[in-house]
This record gives sequence, structure tokens and C-alpha cells, in this order.
Amino acid sequence: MATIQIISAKMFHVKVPLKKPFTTHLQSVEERESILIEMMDADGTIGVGECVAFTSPWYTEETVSTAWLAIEQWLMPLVLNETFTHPNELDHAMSSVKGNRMAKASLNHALWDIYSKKMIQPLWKLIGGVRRDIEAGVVIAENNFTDLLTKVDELATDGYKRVKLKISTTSNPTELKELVNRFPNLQFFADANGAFSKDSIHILKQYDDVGLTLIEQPFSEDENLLSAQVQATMKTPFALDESITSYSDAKQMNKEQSGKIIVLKQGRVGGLSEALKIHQLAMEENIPLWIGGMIEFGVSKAFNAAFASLPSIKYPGDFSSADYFFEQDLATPAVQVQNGIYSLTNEPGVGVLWNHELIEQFLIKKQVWNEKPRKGT
Ligand code: OSB
Ligand code: MG
Repeated sequence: MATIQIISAKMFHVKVPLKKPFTTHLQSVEERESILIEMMDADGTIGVGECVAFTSPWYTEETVSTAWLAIEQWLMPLVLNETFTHPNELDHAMSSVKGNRMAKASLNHALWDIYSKKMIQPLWKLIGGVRRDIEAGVVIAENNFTDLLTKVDELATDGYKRVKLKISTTSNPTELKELVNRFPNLQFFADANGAFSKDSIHILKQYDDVGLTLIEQPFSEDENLLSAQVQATMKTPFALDESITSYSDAKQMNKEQSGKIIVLKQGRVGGLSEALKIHQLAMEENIPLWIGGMIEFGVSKAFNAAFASLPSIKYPGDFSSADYFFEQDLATPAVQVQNGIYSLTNEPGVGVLWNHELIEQFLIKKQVWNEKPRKGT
């Protein structure tokens, strides 16, 4: 059994420009601000985490500022100088803090990384992964049809297995159908980020004949009953993203059939421990899962990829190469998608570390706890 005593930690607030803006009907992301976590245990084992909250609350309520505050004031004090034998014990300790799931996930991840290093196993094997090669999909935020065609063609040539497009009430289902027909070997997903409402159901229904594998989060996260009513009338399965913040939400989705598939994002559900509970449910109830992205750096991506090795993951996730959104990744080694495949590490742990030289270049602020490991205390 591993005994982990966290003796020091570091937290970095960084801001990195995107190669080009990522635009949805809700927000245009031009720079990615994130919180990066590093923890060390008494033996000197280092664990990494990444908080995927955005600068403003356009996707979920949490932001970089609220997550920083939550980690500094309430969460890190529950970790520092404490001893754990398993990462799930930290979740139990953190249950005294409501919500703040993305903040919690970043600490949960750092502890899982340390735990799997101490167990001398790659994280994906430790959690029960069954495959080392992960099929990669990619998200396109272009909406001009000619640009879309060029981009999809380029990505298909790169070997990506699946393309996800952002849609809203003003997108064009006829054009989308033409696009889908031109690439018979690619799977297409459409993500609405909750753009539809009871007044636009007739528009959503036009997407049923497009040939999409699934439609992601058609309605807002507080319209799950409406989602169930409309899902019953459409053949294209809905995959819920924003609606699923916990195991309990996943269970409810399955009972009410507000969606048929879950987009798993560990940050959104509070970390790997909660995500594994959802995976267990998915196994029992035969719910297909796939892994969503958050325009994240390599640490979050590596946790996503480890999760994607589990048996209930049925579709390619949002796994773009490290250089898709950014000039350089802040994690090392950078994620390499080759011919549409991301291959998992055989190293113990999650398999990546933060690149401190690069972090320095993009740093806004940092917080350090017990920098010098205390020996003999
Ligand atoms: O809704 O899936 C989403 C990016 C940021 C916030 C929300 C979402 C997204 C994406 C995935 O669509 C982008 C990626 O590949 O990282
Ligand atoms: Mg989504």
C-alpha cells in the first residue's frame, strides 16, 4: 500500500495565446489562462494537475479566479501535510467544500499521478485501461463553408478519425449535410453548447438527417426534461456535456433518457475519482462515453488519454496534437497524435511533467507552499 504525505506544492497562473481564436456562439477564446498544479510527497515524488476553468464563466460557473481562491483558501489546506493511502481519500476530505469541481479535479489529478508513480504503474493501466492506442478526434470552430471544407480535408489527411463542429440556431444543416457526405470515412459530431430552446426545436430537428454520429448538449444544462422529450423524437443520439457534473447526474440522464451518451470531462465532474464512478455506471448500464476537450495543455490531455483507455469509451475524443491550439505545450513531452492515434506511455504515472522554463515565459502569478522539503520533521 502506498503512503503519500504531501509536503509541498506549487500553483501557477499562466496565460498563453491561442494560434487563432476559438469561437462558439457563447464565447471567443483568444488566450488560454489556466492554473497549473505541482505537488511533492515526502519521498520527493512529484504529481501534476491542471485546472481547466476558463477566464470567465461562459462554459461553467467556475473561473480561473474562483478556482485560484478555492485552492488557496480551502482545498490546498486539506492536502498539505496530510497523509493518504489512495486519491479517493482526498475526495472525501474535499467534500466539505461544495462545488468548485475543476479546482478539486486539479488536486485529485496531482494525487493520482503521485499514487500511480508509487505503485510503479502507468496511470491508464492502474485504472483498468484496456488499450494503449487512443483514437483522436478534433474540434473545428470555423463556420465559413469553404474554410470548413479546407480544414476538414486537411485534418482527414492528418489521419484524425472524427471531426466535431460547433453549431447554433443560425448554423446551416444543409451545408453540414453536404460536408458530411463528402467525407464518408470520417465521423461527425455537432456540439451546440446549449444553443437550442423550446422555441427552436424545429431547427434542431433539421439536424436529424445530416448523418451526425451524435449531437452534443443541444439544450442548456437546466433543460434536461426538455432534452428527454426531444431525444424521444429524434434518431440522432444526444451526448450530454454541461448537464453531467457528477455520478448522480449521469444516473439521472440514463433514467430520464435526456441523452444516450456522456461526454466525459474529468474537470467538469471533479476529477478522476468521480469520473471512474461514472465509468462504472457506464459499464453496468451500457452507456457509451467519449472524452471531451477544454482547449487544455498536456497534463489535462494526458489524464484524458489515460481515461480514454477504459472499456466504455466508444468514440474518438477531443484529442488534438499539442500544436493544434498553441505554438508550444506547457507540458513535456508534448502530446503527439500520429495518423489519428495517441499512444499512451508505459512510464509510471500520467506520463508528463510541467515545463518550468516555458511556464516562466507565460506566468502571471504563482503560489508556493513549503518550498524547501522539510527533512527530519
Ligand atoms: O463544449 O466541448 C465543449 C472547448 C472549451 C469549452 C467547451 C468545449 C470545448 C470544445 C473542445 O469543444 C475543444 C478541445 O478540443 O479542447
Ligand atoms: Mg461540449
